[in-house]
Amino acid sequence: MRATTHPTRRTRSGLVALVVLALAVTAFSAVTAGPARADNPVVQHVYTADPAPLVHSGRLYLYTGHDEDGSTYFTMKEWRVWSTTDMVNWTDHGSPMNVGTFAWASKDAWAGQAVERNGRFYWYVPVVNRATGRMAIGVGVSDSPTGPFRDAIGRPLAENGEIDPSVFIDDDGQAHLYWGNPNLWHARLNPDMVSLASAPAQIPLTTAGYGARTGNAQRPTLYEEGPWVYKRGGLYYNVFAAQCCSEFLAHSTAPTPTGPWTYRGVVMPTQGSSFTNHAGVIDYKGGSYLFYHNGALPGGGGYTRSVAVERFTYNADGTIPRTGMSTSGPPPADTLNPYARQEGETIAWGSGVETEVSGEGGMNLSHLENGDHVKVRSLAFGAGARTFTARVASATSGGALELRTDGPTGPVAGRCTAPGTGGWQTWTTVSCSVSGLTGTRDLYLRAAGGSGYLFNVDWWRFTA
Ligand code: FUB
Repeated sequence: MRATTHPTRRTRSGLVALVVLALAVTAFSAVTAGPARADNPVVQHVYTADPAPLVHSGRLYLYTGHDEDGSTYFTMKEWRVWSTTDMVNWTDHGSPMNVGTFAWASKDAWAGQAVERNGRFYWYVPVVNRATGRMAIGVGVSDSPTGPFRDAIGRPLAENGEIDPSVFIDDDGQAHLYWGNPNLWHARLNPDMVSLASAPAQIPLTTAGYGARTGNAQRPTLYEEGPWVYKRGGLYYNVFAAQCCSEFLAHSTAPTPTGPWTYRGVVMPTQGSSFTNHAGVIDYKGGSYLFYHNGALPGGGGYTRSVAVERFTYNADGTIPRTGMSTSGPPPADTLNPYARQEGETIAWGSGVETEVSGEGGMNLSHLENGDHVKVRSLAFGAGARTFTARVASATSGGALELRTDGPTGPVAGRCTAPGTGGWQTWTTVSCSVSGLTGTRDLYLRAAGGSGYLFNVDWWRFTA
């Protein structure tokens, strides 16, 4: 249940309004036809950082950190999970793991990665060990990619004061753990994924392997932090944050998981008003994607970052091309089925909205005021939708849930009354007829009504 006022609401409303304006000016003035299109950063209602994608059962899950509003350091208390089936609409799964998950940890929910093995999901993260004051690697485990996660072993998996674990499982079944800043460490994991099969060893940081940095005798190579190690086409890749500060993204490749590494160049140049960057690279539905973070949202910067994504194509020799940050993001990799239940918190772009834990499971769209809306992209209506149904709740007198095309103030395709239900988690199902929704198109779900919060949305679907 939420309080009658929300601590971040004013900030966030202003933030989203500002980002829409800023992006409209900077990015869309060149667009001559069609609706404004901004899908980067991928999340607009909270700051996110340190992306780690994972594909499981046809869905792409994105594990991130969460920069607190107004943060002036890497003040990070929890991690968040998001997912998509099309690379443009992202479902908010909330926060299934936080510093408190690890009873021995005191702070700093920094950059991690989740992997799946035998139906279990292992999330490797750096946190401060309260007893030693040093950064250590913890591992959370869950039977679901969206958690909740619990501490797998009740103590650090490894501890040497260094950060940013990355894990991959090789074709022979051997799992490898990499981490480090200022060094680059490697250890093999046992099949249980929660114990080390080899003592941590440093991967030699040579200029041939990791490029040359100038002006820092302590750190002669470009390697800074944030390794993202994976195998593709028989080649091992390490995409990492290079040089400091500001960082850029670079990559090295090797014929084995431990080297010898060869520096292969810049993946993403320094850009985007965050002095850190962090890579997550993955293939999904025929495309290759580079996740990263920047300070693109209003109020954004080095400690208030946002995860974004670009599509790229590997060079013929297997190296990764240089890719710049964009506000448009990748094109849809698939359509969304409007005739299946879709979550209110599945969002391509949100303006003024927030999310919260739903009493009916998962999350719900919340704090909707007059004019607040979400864009949902590439809905495959086919021959046409006839009715719209939504699960709504309101502790006030409610409002109208409008369905608009072409833009948030575009033509109205339908309008459902969302009545007062006596509570923000007291849910009812409403339906209304719709018209003109054929083919594949974007849709805007917009709240309309008086002042104050109007209603929440848990899920919606159309009937043909
Ligand atoms: O998010 C906190 C730290 O900033 C991460 O661990 C680093 O990779 C950098 O992104």
